[in-house]
Amino acid sequence: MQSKSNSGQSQASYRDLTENEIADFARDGVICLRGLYSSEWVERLAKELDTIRERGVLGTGIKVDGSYYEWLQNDVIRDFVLFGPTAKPVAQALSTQRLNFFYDQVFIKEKLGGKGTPWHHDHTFWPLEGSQIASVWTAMEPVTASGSALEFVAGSHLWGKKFEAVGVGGSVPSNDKVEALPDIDANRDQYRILSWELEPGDALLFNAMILHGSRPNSAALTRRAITTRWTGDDVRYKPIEGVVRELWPHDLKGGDAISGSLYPQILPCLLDAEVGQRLNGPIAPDAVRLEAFVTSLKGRIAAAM
Ligand SMILES: O=C(O)CCC(=O)C(=O)O
Repeated sequence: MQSKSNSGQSQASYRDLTENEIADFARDGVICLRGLYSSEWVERLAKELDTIRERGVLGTGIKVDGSYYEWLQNDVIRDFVLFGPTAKPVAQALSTQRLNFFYDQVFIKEKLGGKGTPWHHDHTFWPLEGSQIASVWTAMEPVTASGSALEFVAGSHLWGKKFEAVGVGGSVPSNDKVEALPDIDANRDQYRILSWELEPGDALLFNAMILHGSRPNSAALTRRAITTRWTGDDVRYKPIEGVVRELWPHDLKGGDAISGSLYPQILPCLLDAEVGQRLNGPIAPDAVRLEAFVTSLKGRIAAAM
């Protein structure tokens, strides 16, 4: 089961999702895909995540426990996104014909004390509107409850609520009216909380509206994870006022379908017009935007100290 892209390369295959998995995803907002990634993928990615961890966010030397949009500069992550086995199960879960790649994000939780991730849902962080949006998270080592396993509030993607975008670095603006997050930890017995212990190669596929987070890493193993984020047919660009989020320029305006070299179509096939440049080599971020990003990040770090 391989689909040829215009660029002549193929997406790796994974088994089709079962009807039960698709129904679980619709009801709970999250499913666990055991063995989605081969040991070869895990080995290749683990090496790159170590390098990213050393080089800091976007290679700036600033260590903030992760990075993002690495696929634009890192060839292993590029190939993982464009040719790996993630896109097909995501398209099946979202029931979409067209699937675009949104971005990748790396999360490093240092052993014996890496900070947890506050409860949040992803949608309100992003310049998007639409319902067919999902992420796939995988870690390079076995993940245990004490080792910062992800937790999800089952069904919270169906609550019809948009919550304040609160990440590890605090609250950020959204493109929508948002409300305060419920105190999930104080009322854990009122929610159906799902979590999985994982082996390398296992992955969690989850809806952009589901509340999720992770507790601090108290295990003796650093947890290196990568999430890839995907959009389907009904998703449109919706800028967040006053926020320049992307460090790479693009032509999308409010209401546009997701497309272009920053957010390329992956299924039904890659398009040379969108991925040709990236297949020819890394694409550096815009220097002015990168400088502004670094200045603002340093400011936030100083303010938090
Ligand atoms: O790895 C984590 O702790 C957070 C991951 C997450 O929130 C995400 O991938 O959306």
